[in-house]
Amino acid sequence: MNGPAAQFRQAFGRSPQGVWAAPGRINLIGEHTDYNGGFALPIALPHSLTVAAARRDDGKVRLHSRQFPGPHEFFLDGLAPGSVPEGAAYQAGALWVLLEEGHRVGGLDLLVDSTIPAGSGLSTSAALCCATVLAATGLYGHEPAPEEVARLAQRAENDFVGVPCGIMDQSAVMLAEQGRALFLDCRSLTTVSEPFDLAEQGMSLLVVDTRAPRRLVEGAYADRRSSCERAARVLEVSALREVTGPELDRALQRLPEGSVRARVRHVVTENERVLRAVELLRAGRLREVGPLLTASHVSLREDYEVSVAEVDTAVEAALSAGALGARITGGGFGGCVIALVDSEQVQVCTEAVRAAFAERGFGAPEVFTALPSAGARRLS
Ligand code: GAF
Repeated sequence: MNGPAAQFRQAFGRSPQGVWAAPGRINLIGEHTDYNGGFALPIALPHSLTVAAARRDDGKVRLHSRQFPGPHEFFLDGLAPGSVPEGAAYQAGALWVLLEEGHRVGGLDLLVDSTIPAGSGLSTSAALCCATVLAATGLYGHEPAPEEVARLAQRAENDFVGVPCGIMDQSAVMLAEQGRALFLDCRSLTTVSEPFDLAEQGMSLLVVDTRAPRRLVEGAYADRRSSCERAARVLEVSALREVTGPELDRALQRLPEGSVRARVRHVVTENERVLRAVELLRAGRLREVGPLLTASHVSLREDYEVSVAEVDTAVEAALSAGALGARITGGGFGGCVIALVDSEQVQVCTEAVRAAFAERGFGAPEVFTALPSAGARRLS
């Protein structure tokens, strides 16, 4: 199979001036906490997306990809939200935000190739925005810090594409390190690279891509986010992060009965679980993270209501086959499940998940193990 440079030559008839890679991510724990100013603990996947690029001097952008619809062409001049077809929105958004914030970037030919399973909630969109920012700034001679690239990429999604996501995915894409998990404080935006050496402890991280059609994703995500923001206003805090575990019961009593209480309970308890998971990683007690993953899943299923039947089936099957813990990962409404397993249980858990899907009449899931991998970087 041709690499990104060869594909670029095929598409554009000349060589690229640089190639950048940005990984997908999975989140170990800390779900729907980022836009509440809370904590998350993602890792980068070995699967990544590459952008091969070269400058153009006519202000035009041309996009080619084997995986994404296109090709597309647009001019930077007059670029505005809604001005490009959906298939070009993430890259156009990344360039738009750079121009908006006064970065001098010009025309580009861009070729995208990806091994990140698309539509599975593994942050292809964050990887695409980050890699496009890196390519454009790299070729036009000013390279922002990784944290700044993450912020620009998030703004591209928020303000150009119209997805109200938090900063977790872009931070993982830019800042994750090989063999480590990224402890992210989404209020201060400080990060700590935490030990996550699965092999040393004889464990593996199983990823089950349920391939469940992701239903209602955007509206339901925005709905969860605005419930949290409303609750924060009632509780007179700037973000739910400020409500801690010991204050939870009193806080819940101040909220109307029903789903808002449940959403708040999830966010507050999930932040506590992240902090506990980080303590355990630091103490080399990885096995004990398992029950926290399962507790996170129960909270996301019952209180945050972002799970679906395929996801619950994968979690239950993995646990019944001996996984130390399992949960939905990412925004939800489909997507992937992770399970922490003793390495000798990988096969048994994989087979159990496949059998449970077959029994329920679901399409076959994709199951693989993931090692924590490096964040985005220039390849050539
Ligand atoms: C999606 C969003 F893009 C993230 O910002 C985060 O909120 C996540 O869902 C849930 O934790 O991936």
